[in-house]
Amino acid sequence: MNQNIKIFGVGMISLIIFTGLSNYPLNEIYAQASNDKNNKNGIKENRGYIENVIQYDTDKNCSKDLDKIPNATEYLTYFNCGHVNIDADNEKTSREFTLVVEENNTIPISNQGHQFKAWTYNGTIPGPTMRMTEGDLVKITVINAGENNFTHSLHTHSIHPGKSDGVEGPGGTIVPGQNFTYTFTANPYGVYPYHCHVNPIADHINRGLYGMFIIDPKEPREQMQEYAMLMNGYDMNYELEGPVTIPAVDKKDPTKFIAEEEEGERSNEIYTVNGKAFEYMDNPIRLNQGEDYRIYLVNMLEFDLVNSFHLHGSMFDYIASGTGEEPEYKNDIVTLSQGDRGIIEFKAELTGNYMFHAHQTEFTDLGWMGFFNVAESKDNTDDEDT
Ligand SMILES: [Cu+2]
Repeated sequence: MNQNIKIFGVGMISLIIFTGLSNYPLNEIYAQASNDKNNKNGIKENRGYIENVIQYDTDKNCSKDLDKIPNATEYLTYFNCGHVNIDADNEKTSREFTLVVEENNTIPISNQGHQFKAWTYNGTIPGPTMRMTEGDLVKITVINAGENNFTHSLHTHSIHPGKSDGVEGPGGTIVPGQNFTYTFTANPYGVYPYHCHVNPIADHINRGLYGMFIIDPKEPREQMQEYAMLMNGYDMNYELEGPVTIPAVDKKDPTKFIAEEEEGERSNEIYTVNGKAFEYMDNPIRLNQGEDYRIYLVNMLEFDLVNSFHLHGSMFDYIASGTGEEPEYKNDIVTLSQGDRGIIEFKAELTGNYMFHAHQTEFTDLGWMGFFNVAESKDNTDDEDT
């Protein structure tokens, strides 16, 4: 008999019901896997695989609250690993995620009072960081809320079938009031953006329909404190929205270019990491001296060609796209084009306050800047006290 284990969160996502399988609340499944060595339900003989999956999710800091709406500081460590279904006999894990698209969601984008007329996945910009392991069967159900006005979709980077590509045509676009489940096997491991891919794409992205997901390698990376950082911007000139098309053909002379009426350049007024300008200047991220840190970094900035991440006071290893184990280089700046991403790893060597920001002064001045506050580790403090 197949022993299937499901880990359920609460609220909205629990609406997904599976048939023919047993459902267990999260706490119960942890208890079953860790305590009951003679479990009648057949867990014992399959203990290794189930325990491994649960332990790995725990090590990844997977949230037990899949309905959480994290603020910009909570976003750093909020990892949504979905509802987990473990088939121990076949050593297969599947994960189910739900993203609800809302168009009427005005959200704060600075601590000074700026608000943005956002379109969101699950209520935040960026949307939740979804996390899975290489080889997992992933099902992401996107619900386009009935009160919305526009069609939306979910386009994930990485490998997936065309019917789950989230583009207009055959790829699963969703009209208001409908939903679609995008299905793929998580492969290869790495860090990836996801975003709506409905035209005009720049508008759907600018309004906030994007996020990141992490496919972890089967063999875990070295364990350390991990943060998600997604770089973005906001063009608050909503009146400039609309389709971008190639110029009309001049029938008299097709070699000519018919200029469109000048509508003004799209550009960002505010830049951030994790959605809120200067968030980590106002609330510095506390690090401990001597400890290692990993940042999953994604650039979803629209309208500007490149963005960058610069760290003061340290050098970091950089793994492009997160698709390898070994860093490509060591630097204190990484420059990323639209949609590009990677993994930063560094040790907090020295105590003090260290800026991190875009190495483009304009972006920094307009919100993309924060601080790490490296404190003496507790061990060192204890040593000095004694
Ligand atoms: Cu959209």
